[in-house]
Amino acid sequence: MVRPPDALTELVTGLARRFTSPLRTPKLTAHLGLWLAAAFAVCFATGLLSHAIQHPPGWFRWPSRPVQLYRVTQGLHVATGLACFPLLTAKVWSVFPKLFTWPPARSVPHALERAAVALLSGAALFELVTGLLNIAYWYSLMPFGFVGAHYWTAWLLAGAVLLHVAAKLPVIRSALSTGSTTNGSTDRSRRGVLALVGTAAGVLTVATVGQTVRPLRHLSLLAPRLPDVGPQGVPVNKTAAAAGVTGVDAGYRLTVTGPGGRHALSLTDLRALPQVTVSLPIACVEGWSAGATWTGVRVVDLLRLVGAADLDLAVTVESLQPAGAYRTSTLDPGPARDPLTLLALQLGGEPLHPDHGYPCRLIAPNRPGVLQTKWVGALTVMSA
Ligand SMILES: Nc1nc2c(c(=O)[nH]1)N[C@H]1C(S)=C(S)[C@@H](COP(=O)(O)O)O[C@H]1N2
Ligand SMILES: [Mo]
Repeated sequence: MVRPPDALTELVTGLARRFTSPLRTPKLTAHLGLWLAAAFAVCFATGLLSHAIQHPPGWFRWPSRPVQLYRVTQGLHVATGLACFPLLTAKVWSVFPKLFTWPPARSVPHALERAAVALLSGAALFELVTGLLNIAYWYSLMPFGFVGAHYWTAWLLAGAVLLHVAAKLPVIRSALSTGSTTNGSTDRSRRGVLALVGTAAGVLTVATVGQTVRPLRHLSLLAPRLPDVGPQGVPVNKTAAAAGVTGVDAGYRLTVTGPGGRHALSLTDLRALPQVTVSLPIACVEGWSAGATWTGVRVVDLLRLVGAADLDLAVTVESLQPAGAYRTSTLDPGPARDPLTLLALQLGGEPLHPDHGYPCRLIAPNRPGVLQTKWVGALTVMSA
């Protein structure tokens, strides 16, 4: 075996000694690890769910009830993801001197184990940073597709976490099974560190959850969008100008196409159909959400015009927006016929603001904001 030069060994072990603190115990690391694993598991599961709703595999059906479910799962995704930040920092701190162990790898399994830790830390940091950049709309800092990168790195991270836990299982077990030490002050200080980290995670959550929970909006220092700031008291992600939707005039027609034929409806025609008022949230993938009152025509009533009200067929919703990832969305057969699924003409009792989708927009229960298509120009019943 090649021995590292003595001077280097001394430098590294000297560095490690500098960072020793009696607060660093295997038990503290194990507790932080448990919290981190819980937060990560919730974040990963809710993330996979959100991805499946937006890019559904053939077998996947997302129901339209409970109405608020996506709002909750996506709120949890963003909140647990942010909570991982202080937890991860504290966990790295708790094992910091080990980063300087020398030689860096004692054996092949040890080298693999350390590689998994490096992968894990890198992937976790990548997820945090890209998540935050997405919330802040700094796409220019992400020269790659956010969705694919964030999604696939999450799988990589999950794999590295599993490897890491498997490798550390004996250490975790023994750290957690040691009862209170004879030295009560170690227990007290461990609880102190955990309380500090818990507080940091709590503060982060409170500083962002106001983007969803209106009573906490004034504490929402870190959230770029507030639930009641925007035209008609509702935030906007993409304005009509940014989407290139301009010049909607009296010539506007909504095209509804189905097995029973094609209808072209003017705004006057739409207003003459039965109007329904519902209370439904916009719940954006970025974690903000806002409840609002919408009035318009039930999609199922429009499907009836083309003989598709009782058919088990999905519906494509197409925007007047000329291009862009969110110009169309698909309504599954069930949700398309939900009595709460509307083509809304009004928000809060007034005609839709152009930025909210004038002349009409989709609003459906338990649906991610990205799929609440604005400036709708056509509904097309898909063939079986
Ligand atoms: N045509 C179209 N509809 C769209 C979008 C879009 O970019 N184009 N953005 C979506 C996103 S990401 C969200 S969160 C909601 C926001 O609706 P709001 O701007 O009325 O609050 O609209 C959705 N509808
Ligand atoms: Mo969104």
